[in-house]
Amino acid sequence: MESAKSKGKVVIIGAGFVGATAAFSLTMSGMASELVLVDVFKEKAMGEAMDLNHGLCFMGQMSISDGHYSSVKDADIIIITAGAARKPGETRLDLAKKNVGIIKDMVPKIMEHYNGGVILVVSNPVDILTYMVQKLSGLPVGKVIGSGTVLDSARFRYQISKHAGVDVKNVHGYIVGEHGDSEVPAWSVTHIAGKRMQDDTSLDKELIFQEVRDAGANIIKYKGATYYGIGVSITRICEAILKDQNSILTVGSVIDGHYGINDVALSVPSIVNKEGLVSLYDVNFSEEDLVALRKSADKIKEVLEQVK
Ligand code: 6V0
Repeated sequence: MESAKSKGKVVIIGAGFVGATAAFSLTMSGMASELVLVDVFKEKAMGEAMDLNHGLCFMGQMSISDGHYSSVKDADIIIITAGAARKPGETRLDLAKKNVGIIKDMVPKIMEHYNGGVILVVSNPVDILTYMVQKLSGLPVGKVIGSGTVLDSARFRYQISKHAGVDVKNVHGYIVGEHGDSEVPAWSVTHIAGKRMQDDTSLDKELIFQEVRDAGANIIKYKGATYYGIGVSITRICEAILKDQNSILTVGSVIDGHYGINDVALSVPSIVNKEGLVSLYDVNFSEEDLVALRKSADKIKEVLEQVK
């Protein structure tokens, strides 16, 4: 397998709300030199590429085009944002089965042209699909990451900043585990200027977590889909990779033997650079957080067993 030749090539598979918004955010960031959009609905990818190209004179020169799976060759990052969204009356399990089907069809097509780069899974249920892509691709664990709880952690930091009345950049907090109902606010490793939030009795922790956990469902209720928050979260993950930053992010990956968790994909603080996820960053979770994290792993496994 030869290594990727060009720097800053990003391929987005799935040019819907999330894919197109990530493409816009990435274009604005100026980080990538080449962006390719792929979609089964080819005209959607074509239209998004055209629209983005028309703003280039105000954003900076780069190549933006629509493409095919063959575009995966030489990509530094391949982002999967393809898939169905949940329909009224459809269960999470139904959606999981549908999107696992899409992934099973897609991974061989990606691997036919893959010659390096990091695969970033965003489609839901993201933990299940991250696991499936890693297993089906046969790639090393660190080359297949999920957006996991990067967005949830961003929402967590925002809510804490609002309640505490401080700049969100001074809030360091992590949502870990599933990107979904069993996610865990890791209060034991959340702090503002070194002050542990676990010991802070002035914050309504239950309310803050409720606002975070229900955010996605509420946005979907109000406007039909969520895409700005995840769009910039994707860009942030790409930045850590393209700029080789060794950033600590709660991306998802297959965990086997860490924190007492085995053979499941979920999110914990992890170091991300141009190689992808290079290692988990061991943190001192409280016993309470660890128990909740392991429960979350069990929840994901229950679904995984039914769909894989
Ligand atoms: P959307 O707007 O329906 O876009 C999905 C796109 O995928 C469409 O353009 C489809 O044509 C395309 N598509 C479907 N099947 C294939 C295929 N086999 N190959 C290529 N393209 C295909 O959905 P939206 O963009 O809103 O959401 C995409 C996915 O992201 C969904 O699974 C969401 O649940 C998920 N999200 C994940 C988030 C996260 O934090 N991980 C956040 C928001 C949404």
